[in-house]
Amino acid sequence: MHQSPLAFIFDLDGVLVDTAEFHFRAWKRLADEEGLPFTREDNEALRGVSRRESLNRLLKGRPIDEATAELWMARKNDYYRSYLPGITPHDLLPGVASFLRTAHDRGIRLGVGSASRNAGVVIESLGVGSLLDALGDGHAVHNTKPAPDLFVWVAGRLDVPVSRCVVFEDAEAGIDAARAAGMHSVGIGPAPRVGHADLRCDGLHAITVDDVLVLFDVV
Ligand code: B16
Ligand code: MG
Repeated sequence: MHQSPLAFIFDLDGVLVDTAEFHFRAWKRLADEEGLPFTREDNEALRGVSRRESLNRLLKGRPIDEATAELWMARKNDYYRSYLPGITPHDLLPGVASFLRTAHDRGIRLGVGSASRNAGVVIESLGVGSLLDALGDGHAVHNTKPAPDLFVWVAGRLDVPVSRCVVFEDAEAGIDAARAAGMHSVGIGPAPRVGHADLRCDGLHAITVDDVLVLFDVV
């Protein structure tokens, strides 16, 4: 019987590249300028969540009007984007290049599902755009992770049923989103954060494409 194709859908920040440090520096600069306390530990809570939700968490309940919120987000984004020209293919996290190449050569459809509105720029700088069949970024859908919408959107672009998709995610909200979408999930990072994924590892260097295909019982 003919089987549907398979898809791997990758989160960007924390899975393919570590842009979290740049997000941290950009938020920290804004926070320092505005006299808001903000530490590296605080930054962990921003992992994988949208720009707006990141600001809410940074504010810790401090009220600001909507116009100020927009200005602050734009300023943070300007600071963040000033770091992006420095990104090159050398910034791919360990194991990423060979994992993507192997999956691509096996005929698996590859997509990215990132909350970032800057995902396209980062992917081009990393030099992996030609391996990807679909890019879902922070512009693609309204409801952000943990809602399933972004991953479902990418699966639609890849023309693969959700039950034949595996999501690779480093954020708790991202694993929640994959599960809500009815997809398989690989959690990258510590168990308290991503232990609810079907498979957990420390990075794409630590697993093989075949390890993941076991989830589909197709090896
Ligand atoms: P931007 P991911 C996420 O990327 C980041 O992890 C998160 O820290 C950031 O706030 C979010 O993108 C939005 O990014 O401000 O560039 O639109 O992990 O979903 O690839
Ligand atoms: Mg992430």
